[in-house]
Amino acid sequence: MLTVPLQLPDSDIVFYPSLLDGQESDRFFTQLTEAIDWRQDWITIYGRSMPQPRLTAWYGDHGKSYTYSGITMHPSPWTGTVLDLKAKAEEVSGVVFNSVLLNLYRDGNDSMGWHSDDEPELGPGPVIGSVSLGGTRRFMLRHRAEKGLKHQLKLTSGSFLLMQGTTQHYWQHQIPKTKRPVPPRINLTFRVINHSTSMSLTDSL
Ligand SMILES: O=C(O)CCC(=O)C(=O)O
Ligand SMILES: [Mn+2]
Repeated sequence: MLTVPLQLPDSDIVFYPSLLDGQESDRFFTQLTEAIDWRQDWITIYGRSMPQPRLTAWYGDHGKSYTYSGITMHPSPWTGTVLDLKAKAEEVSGVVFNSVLLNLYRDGNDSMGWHSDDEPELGPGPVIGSVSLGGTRRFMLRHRAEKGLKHQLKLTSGSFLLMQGTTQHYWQHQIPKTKRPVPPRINLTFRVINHSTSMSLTDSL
């Protein structure tokens, strides 16, 4: 499979343009649109509550809850379609994932702001395997300390982006809004959650 390492300092990022072919991508997109329990969550930013500019869902192994931006998501049990994509992501990356955040960007007004995926439950070197389906969107990266260091790439349908090592420590990423008309896009970020250091009562129930 074609692999494109992004040669950015303080990072370990590899882009795979064609994890899936066009037909597979279309099939997965349609299946996920229908089978996923998409929800509109609200986030709290600077003390103000607002709807997230996208729909989301969280699937994973039992007990692998995830907290970010003031929301705790409890995983829905895996579905066949998501497991099929997980197997493909695992095959190319050699990583065993135990959870996934799904994002549905309905149009160019949906977005995800600058952030790093560095929550404690992701461990010191988070591994993020990101599958894109549907409309192409721009993925931007910026270094947290070296302000001039930036990069961007187009996440096309069927592509896979693997980020690991120190990437989340040194870099932020975003999917900006766009005024251009874009078809809906589904993104799945497969993750490895480890609660061993912060087992809570609800995790053990
Ligand atoms: O939609 C994307 O490609 C990025 C999603 C993302 O950064 C995330 O879910 O943390
Ligand atoms: Mn992210």
